[in-house]
Amino acid sequence: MAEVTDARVVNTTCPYCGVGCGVKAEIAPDGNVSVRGDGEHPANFGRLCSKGSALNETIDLEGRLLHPHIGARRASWNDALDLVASTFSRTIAEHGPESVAFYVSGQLLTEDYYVANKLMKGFIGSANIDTNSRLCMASSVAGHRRAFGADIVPGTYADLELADLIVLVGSNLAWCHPVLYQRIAAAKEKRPEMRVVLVDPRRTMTADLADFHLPIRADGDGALFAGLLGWLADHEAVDRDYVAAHTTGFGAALAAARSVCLDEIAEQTGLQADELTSFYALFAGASKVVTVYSQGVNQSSTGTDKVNAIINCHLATGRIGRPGMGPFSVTGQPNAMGGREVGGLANMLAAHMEIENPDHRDRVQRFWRSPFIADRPGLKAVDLFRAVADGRIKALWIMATNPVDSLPEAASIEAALKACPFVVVSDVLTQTDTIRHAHVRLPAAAWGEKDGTVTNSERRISRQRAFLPLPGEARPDWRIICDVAQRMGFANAFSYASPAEIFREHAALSAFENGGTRAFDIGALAGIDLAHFDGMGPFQWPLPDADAPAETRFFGDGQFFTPDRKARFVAISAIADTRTSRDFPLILNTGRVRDHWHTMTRTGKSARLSQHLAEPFVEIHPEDAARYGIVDADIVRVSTMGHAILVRALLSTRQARGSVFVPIHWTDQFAARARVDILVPGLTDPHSGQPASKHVPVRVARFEAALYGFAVVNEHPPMIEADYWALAKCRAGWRVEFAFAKADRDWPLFAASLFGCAAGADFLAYNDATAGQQRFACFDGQRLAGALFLAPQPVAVSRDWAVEQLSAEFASQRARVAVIAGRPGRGLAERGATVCSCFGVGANQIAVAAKAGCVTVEAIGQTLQAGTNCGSCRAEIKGIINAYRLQAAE
Ligand SMILES: Nc1nc2c(c(=O)[nH]1)N[C@H]1C(S)=C(S)[C@@H](COP(=O)(O)OP(=O)(O)OC[C@H]3O[C@@H](n4cnc5c(=O)[nH]c(N)nc54)[C@H](O)[C@@H]3O)O[C@H]1N2
Ligand SMILES: Nc1nc2c(c(=O)[nH]1)N[C@H]1C(S)=C(S)[C@@H](COP(=O)(O)OP(=O)(O)OC[C@H]3O[C@@H](n4cnc5c(=O)[nH]c(N)nc54)[C@H](O)[C@@H]3O)O[C@H]1N2
Ligand code: SF4
Ligand SMILES: [Mo]
Repeated sequence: MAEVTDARVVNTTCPYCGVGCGVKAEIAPDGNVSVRGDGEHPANFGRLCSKGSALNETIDLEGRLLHPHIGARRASWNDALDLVASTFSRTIAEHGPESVAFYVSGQLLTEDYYVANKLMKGFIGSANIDTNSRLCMASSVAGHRRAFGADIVPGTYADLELADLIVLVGSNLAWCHPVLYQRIAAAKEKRPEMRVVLVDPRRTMTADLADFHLPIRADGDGALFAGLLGWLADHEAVDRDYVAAHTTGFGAALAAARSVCLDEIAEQTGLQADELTSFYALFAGASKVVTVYSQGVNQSSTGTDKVNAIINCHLATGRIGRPGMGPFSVTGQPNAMGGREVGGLANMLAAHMEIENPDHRDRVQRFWRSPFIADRPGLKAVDLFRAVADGRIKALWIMATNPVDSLPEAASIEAALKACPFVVVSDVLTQTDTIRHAHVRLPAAAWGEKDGTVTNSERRISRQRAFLPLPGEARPDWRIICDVAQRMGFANAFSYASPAEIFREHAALSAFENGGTRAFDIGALAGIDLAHFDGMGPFQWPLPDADAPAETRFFGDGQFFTPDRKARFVAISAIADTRTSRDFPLILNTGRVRDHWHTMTRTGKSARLSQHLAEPFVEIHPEDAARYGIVDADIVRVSTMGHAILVRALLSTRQARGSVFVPIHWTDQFAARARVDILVPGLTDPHSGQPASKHVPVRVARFEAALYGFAVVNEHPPMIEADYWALAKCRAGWRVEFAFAKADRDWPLFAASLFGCAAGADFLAYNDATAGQQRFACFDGQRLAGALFLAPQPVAVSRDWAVEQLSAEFASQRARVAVIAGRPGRGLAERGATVCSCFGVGANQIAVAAKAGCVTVEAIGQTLQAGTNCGSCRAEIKGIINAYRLQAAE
C-alpha cells in the first residue's frame, strides 16, 4: 500500500492588494495546492476575494523565467551577477553615483526592499531608487508628512466597523479592496443606521453599499472638502478646543476654503448645492466618521492637496485616532506600506527618517557603517525615466514592476529603455513588455517560493512563507541584490544568510536612537531569532517593546510628529483645472477591474479570472456613444494628440457623461494596442511627484472594421497580426477576439499560423461567400487545436460553446465538420460575462434566475451557487437583480 502522508498547511499572506489577507496554503501529498482564508488573521478572518481564492491557479511554471540571461543567451548566475556588478561599479566610477538607478516595487517583500535601499543610499551613495509606489501612494505620504510630521495611517480596520459614517473618496473598494468592502457590508447589515457615501465620477460596484453617491467631476475633491471645512465652521461643528490645543494653521486653511462660495464649489464638483449641503450635514452630524481614500485622490496633479483637504476636516472636528474615526488612506499593493517603512521612495531615508535631516543621515550612516549616505533626494519615477531617456542615467535595475505598461508617457518609457546602455530586470516571467528591453534578465522567486514580511494598510506586518521549492535557478530578490552588492565590494554589509537576519536589522534600525521621536518603531523584534521569525504571527506597529500597549491607533492623545507636536492644517486651492478642449472633449479616467491584477502577469493565467472581463474596453455613457456613432461592442479608438489605443466599447449609464473609463490591465502580451498609459502624459503633483493618471483629455472614434473574428486555440498563439486582438485564458486553451481594417488576406494561412498547425494535421475550411463568412478548424488527432470564425459583423458564435470544443473529443469526421458548419452553438444559451468566478456563473444565467423569481442575492446563491464562496460578486448580482426589477416595473 502506498504511504499516505498528511497534507501540509502553510500560513502566508495574499500577494495582491493592501488589505493583506491571511491565506492558508494546503499542499496535498500529490503536490496539489489549494488555498483558503486564514480564519485567525485579523485582516480577513477567513475571507478571501475572487483573486485570493484563485491564487493556486497562478502558481504554475508556464512562462516562468527560470535561468539568468545575458541578452538572448542563457547565462550562469556567476556571469550574470559579475556583469551587473561590474557594469554598475564601472558606471559609478566613470560618471558618479547619480548615473545609476534602481526602480523597485511595492510588491517586493520588506527584506528585499530594505537591502535595495541600503545598497543605493548607503553604499552607492545616491538616492536614485524610486518605486512604483510613486504612482500609487506618494500623494498620501506627502499629505501625511505635511499634516502629521510623519507618514502615518492613524486608524485600523476595526474603525471601519465602528464608524457611523464612512466616506469613500475615489476608492472602488468592492473591486479593489474586496475584503474591506465585505467587512463594511457586514457591519452595515448589523447596524443599518450606519451611513456610507461614495465620491466617485463613476457609479462603481461600490455604489451598491452607498446610501449616497456623489458623482464628482474629475478632481473636484479639493473643492468638495474645502467646502466642507467652511460649512463645518459656519455651523458650529468645529471642535475649537481640539483645534486650539493640538493643531496649527486653522485660520489660513479656513480662509483659503472660504475664498470659494457654495456656487463655485457646485461648479467645481459638478454637484448640486443640495447634494453638497446634505453631505456636509451628514458629516457634521456623525461624530464617528472614517474617510477612506485611494487612487481617485492620490493619482492627481492636486493629489497631495486633496489628501490634506480631507485631513483638514478630520482635524477641525478632532475626529482622528479614536475608535471609528479618522482619515484612512488604503494602500494598493501588498507591501506599499513596508516600502515606506524602509524608505523605498527617492525622497526618504530608512525607518521613517528624512533625507534632508543631517542628524537622521548621520544616524543611518552610523548604524549601517556605510561609506556614504545620500544627502539629497533622488529622482522620482517620472523624472527618473526622463533621466534615462536623456542619458544621465546609464545603468538601470528594475525589480518587480512593469514600467513600460504602468508609467505615464509609456511610449517614451519604452524608448528610454531602448536607448539606455544597461538595463537589468528581475522578474518572474520570460515575457513582459518591460523585460523585452533588458540586457540582463534575472529570475526571481515568486509568491509561494519566497519568505519575508509585508505590511498592510492598517500597519499590520504579516509573514509571507514559502511552500513551494525554488524552480529552476530562481532566487529570492533579497539574495540577488546581496549577491550583486557583495560583488561590488560590500561583502560585509550584505552577508545575510536569511530574510530573518535582514528583518532583525530593520527592526533594530527602527529603534536605533529613537526614544519616541519616530513613529515607526518595531524595536521589540530587534533580537528575533530564526525560529521566532518562522513562527511570527501578524502584528501591528508600533511595537517598541514586548509589553507595548495593545492600542495601536496614532494621535488619540493629540500628539503628532511635528517639532511642536501639533498637527498642521494646510491651506489649499480648491480650483481644479479644465483639460478638455474642442479636439479632445472627453476625460479619460483609468483604473482597475475586479478579477485582474495590474499587468495580468498572474491573474492572466487563470481561466476563471479571465472570464469576468475578457477584453480591454472603454466604458462610455450611451449618450456620448451615440454622439460619436458608437454602438455596444464596436471597436473604439481612444486617442490623444500623438497616441491611440483600440478597445471594445462598453456602453453604460454607470459612466458619467463627458468621461470615459479604460482599465489599466491589458498589455502587449494580451492585446494588440491597449496599453492605456501610452495616452497618459507625465503630468505630476508638485509635492508628491505622483502622476495624474485619472484625468486625461482624449477623443474617441469608431474603428471601421471590415472583418471581425473569434478564435479558440489550445496553445498560446505565437505572434498575432491583426489591427485589434485580445487574448484571454480559457479552460483548455485561449480565446482570441479580432477586428481587421481590411478583409483581403490569405485567411487559411492566417488560421494555420494562429493554430500552430503541424504538417499533416487535419485542417478544415468553410467559406460562405454570400454572407462573407469564413471558418477554419484544425484537429490534432481527436482534439481541436484551434477554430477561427470570421464575419463582416461581430461574430455570432457562442463563446461558451467554442471554448467547450477545446475539451471535446472528435472521433468522427462528421463531428469535426460540425465545428465549422451551420451556425455553431446556435440555440445554446450564452452564460454571458462571468459574474461569479468561483462557480463560473454568467450574467445571463443570473438574469434568467431573477426572472424566474430569485430576487435576492441569497436566492440566486441557493439556485446557482453564485456569490456563495468569496462573495466578491455579490454587488454585481444585486445590480443584475435591480436591473431586472426596473425592467419589470416599466
Ligand atoms: N482587482 C484589483 N484590485 C486591486 C488592484 C488591481 O490591479 N486589481 N490593484 C491594487 C492597487 S496597487 C491599488 S493602488 C488599489 C487601487 O484601488 P482604487 O483606488 O479603488 O482603484 P482605481 O480603480 O484605480 O480608482 C478608484 C476610483 O477612483 C475614481 N476616480 C477617478 N477620478 C476621480 C476623482 O477625480 N475624484 C474621485 N473622488 N474619484 C475619482 C475612479 O472612477 C475609480 O473608480 O487597488 C488595489 N487592488
Ligand atoms: N493609467 C494608470 N496607470 C497606472 C495606474 C492607474 O490607476 N492608471 N495605477 C498605478 C499603480 S497604483 C500601480 S501600483 C502600478 C502597478 O504597475 P506595475 O508594478 O508595473 O504592475 P505589475 O503587473 O504588478 O508588475 C509587477 C511585475 O513584477 C513581476 N513579479 C511578480 N512577483 C515578483 C517577485 O517576487 N519578484 C520580482 N522581481 N518580480 C515579480 C511580475 O511578473 C510583473 O512583471 O500601476 C500604476 N499605473
Ligand atoms: S482582498 Fe483579495 S486581493 Fe486583497 S489581500 Fe484579500 S484576498 Fe488578496
Ligand atoms: Mo497601486
